[in-house]
Amino acid sequence: MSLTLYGFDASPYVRTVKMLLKEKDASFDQLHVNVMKGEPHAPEHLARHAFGKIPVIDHDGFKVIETSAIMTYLDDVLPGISLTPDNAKDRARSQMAQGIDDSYGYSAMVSVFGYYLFPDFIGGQNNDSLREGIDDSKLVLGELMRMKGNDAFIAGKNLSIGDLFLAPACAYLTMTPAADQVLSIDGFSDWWGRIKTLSSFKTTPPA
Ligand SMILES: N[C@@H](CCC(=O)N[C@@H](CS)C(=O)NCC(=O)O)C(=O)O
Repeated sequence: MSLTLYGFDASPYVRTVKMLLKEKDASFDQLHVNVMKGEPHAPEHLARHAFGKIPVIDHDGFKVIETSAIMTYLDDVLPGISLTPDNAKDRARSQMAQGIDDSYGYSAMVSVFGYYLFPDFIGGQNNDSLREGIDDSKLVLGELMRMKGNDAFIAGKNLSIGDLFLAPACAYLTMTPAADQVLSIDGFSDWWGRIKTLSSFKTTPPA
């Protein structure tokens, strides 16, 4: 079996995939494609992903793009613990978390952590988009923590793909002066306390 991950470690999406690979204890190679250097738009990467994004995986010659598809595929084909809940309601919770994070969460959170950590990447420090990003991030996190309720993880008692989508962007938020403001959401510190002790989290720091 050969498995190659294309992407660099500063990407939250790449970290999501790497956390799954660590949870599965899978062996893989990583080919670094650096967003800061524009490498996703080089012809050799556009041949892998026509829209110029990372991550991409190649599993025995089969390429998968888009993090949602990559996560579902790898969870299906790799041995080890399942990151897909075994009942319909919890599967829906995991998929809702994934969809909310992908559609609304990432863009909101990148406006906040990008402002402090990668201002050039987001086109400079714009205070209006920072304020909007803080409000939108709180809305997203509030909804996800409401969905988690009293469970240990977003989709129930076990870690799922939904948690792995959310964790990397939250890790960046914790490194910013806005952390207290954005992350003081009911349930967040309980969830975060579990995520940050996972070996899959500790062994995939953004480089
Ligand atoms: N829809 C894509 C989004 C991935 C994405 O936005 N990746 C960013 C890095 S975190 C990227 O490749 N950006 C390169 C660019 O836009 O130039 C997915 O789900 O995989």
